[in-house]
Amino acid sequence: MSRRPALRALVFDVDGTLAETERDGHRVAFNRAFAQCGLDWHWDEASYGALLAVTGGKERMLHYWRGVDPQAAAAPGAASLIAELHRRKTRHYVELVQAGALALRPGVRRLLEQARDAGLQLAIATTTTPHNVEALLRATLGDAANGLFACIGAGDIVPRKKPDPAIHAWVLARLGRQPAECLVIEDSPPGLQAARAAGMRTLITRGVYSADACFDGAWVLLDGLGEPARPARGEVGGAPWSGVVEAARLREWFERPAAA
Ligand code: XBP
Ligand code: MG
Repeated sequence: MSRRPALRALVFDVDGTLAETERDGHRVAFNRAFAQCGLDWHWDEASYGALLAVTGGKERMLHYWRGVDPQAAAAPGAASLIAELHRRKTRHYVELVQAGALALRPGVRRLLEQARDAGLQLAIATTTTPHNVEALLRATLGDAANGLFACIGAGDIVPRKKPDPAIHAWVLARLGRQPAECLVIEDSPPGLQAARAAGMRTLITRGVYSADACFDGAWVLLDGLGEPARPARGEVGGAPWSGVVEAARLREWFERPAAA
């Protein structure tokens, strides 16, 4: 039996993982920006799910534009329209968040507090814009967000977004940790791919847009973190499991000796 390195840090994704932000937050903000700029683009709930395969709001809009009007999307000025749309979209998203439109997923606040109290480092690795992360943390956690995360890796801080592992590598370097000491918590296939490529184990909490997605290679695969009144369901090490994901339980699973 060989002992695993100790668990030292939890690295959280944001959209879909800390909160269900996509359908009623980002999507609505994109549509408001499109309307404001006189575009007839509209992303309904179902088509937005498919567009999530492209991470990053600017990248997602350009991908969509190339599909509906490739010539215009390649014309001079296309990049500045994308930038303008994205500025507007970010303003709409932050307004929605500040108005209280989005809540943390069940169990998130509890696990963050337990992990902090257990001495684990907390970090964020997300493709979304830093302003959006700050607004969400402030609106949902208030002053409890102050100093909670040792490091926040977000948006264009790295040149390539998930599924590229650049954001996770950036966070690891900031934390001063090895991949084998950290656990990533994610909700999406590009997030899993990025975390695995960075060499980290990943706990998936499926969300509204990833309820049926393929998560081959996930270390733990659940439908959420669970709360006592509504336990999470899924698989741990390939075996069915149901319960509440506590920091102490994560540590026990993570450090459990592997069979030789
Ligand atoms: C999800 C994303 C983001 C948001 C939009 O990020 O792909 O692009 O949909 O945010 P994650 P921006 O799951 O990594 O948190 O418009 O600010 O890019
Ligand atoms: Mg996500």
